Amino acid sequence: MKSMQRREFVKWAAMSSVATCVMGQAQEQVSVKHQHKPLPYPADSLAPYIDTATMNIHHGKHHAAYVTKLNEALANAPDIATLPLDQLIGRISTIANTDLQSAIRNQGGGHWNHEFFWNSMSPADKKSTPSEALDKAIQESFGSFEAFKTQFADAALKRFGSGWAWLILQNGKLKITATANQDNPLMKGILNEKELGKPLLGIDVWEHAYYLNYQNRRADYIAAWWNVVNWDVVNQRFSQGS
Ligand code: MN3
Repeated sequence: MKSMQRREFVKWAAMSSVATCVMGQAQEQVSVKHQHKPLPYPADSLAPYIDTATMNIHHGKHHAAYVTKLNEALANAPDIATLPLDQLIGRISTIANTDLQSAIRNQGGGHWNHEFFWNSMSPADKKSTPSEALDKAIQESFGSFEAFKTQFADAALKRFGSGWAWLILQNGKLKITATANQDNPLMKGILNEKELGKPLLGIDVWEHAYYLNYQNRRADYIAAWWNVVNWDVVNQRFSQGS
């Protein structure tokens, strides 16, 4: 339904006695929604490293809000509303409407980053390790696995305010970056070229990710988080290349 037609329709529906029912159907017809998927594991399975309340609020409230607001922003942008999320993220810089651009950067980025984050972790009792190939690449890029962890944690710790730290694949090389707010390494034309690449691993260092359990101790949260990294998934992302 075109926007002019829809406005007229909504006006008519609001005046009519069947408004609720008809508008419900109309909204279903025009909407193309991004989905807020359930967590890929029980919310309590990352404890004690990430507590159940944090997981429930983080996924059920914060992440859900990004999805809702993204869908709201896209309701008036039918030309890009059907794009898969990664494609939408990749073309943010081409969106002329600055309000829409900002909504997709923040809410779309928030949705993408959180889905990526949940999938980058696994239950505390499921242990995994970097593959031989990834381990070799980590040693080549950072000297050792321990040195990589130190540099990654350092980037996460030094990210001032809210943001993310990332391990990315950039022109076939591993690199550590950090982004502000809900920006991510896929945001061409928004971030500096040096920060772009294929994300392999990312940590959310917004306070909402750790404050309930760790309060101001971001370093403790980062140190604990290594225990729930799903290396099987990271290995797979790495093996698929850029
Ligand atoms: Mn978050």
